[in-house]
Amino acid sequence: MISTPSPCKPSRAIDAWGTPPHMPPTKGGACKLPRPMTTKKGQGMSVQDRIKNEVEGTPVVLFMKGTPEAPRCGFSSAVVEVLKHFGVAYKGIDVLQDEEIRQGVKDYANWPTFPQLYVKGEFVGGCDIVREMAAEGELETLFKDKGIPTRAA
Ligand SMILES: N[C@@H](CCC(=O)N[C@@H](CS)C(=O)NCC(=O)O)C(=O)O
Repeated sequence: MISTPSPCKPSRAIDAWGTPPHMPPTKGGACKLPRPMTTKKGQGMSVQDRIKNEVEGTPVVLFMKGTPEAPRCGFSSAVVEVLKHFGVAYKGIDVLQDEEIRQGVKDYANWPTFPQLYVKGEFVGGCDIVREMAAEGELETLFKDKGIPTRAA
């Protein structure tokens, strides 16, 4: 089951900028190649446009601390576990790698903390909301309504 998150603390250091899309395990063990955040600094886009592109360009996006493979915060880790539980494919974006994105995402949803989950461009919530929605069956309904494939959980 989904366990209670531990306090926010680093697990281990990572050095990649941005994080690859996280795919649930496939039968053949195949996994898509890592790709960074699709819109990088210095391309003339505002940070708000970069964020908008991300959340509208990928069905499920998790702004988090650390990566899906190595979360650096208990709250982020808890949402990773929820998404894993549902077998949903998503892109994790490590806000610790980019201060501009870290602040910009807070402004984008007017939400002050991480993690932040987006489904089909819409902000769903942080750790507490996602866990509660998962427990109430609302998250599964949301995924279904939005056409996000899930593994029977
Ligand atoms: N109640 C929040 C807990 C998350 C939280 O408190 N996150 C903090 C510590 S990891 C945070 O993101 N602070 C802002 C920051 O570090 O920029 C939730 O449900 O997501």
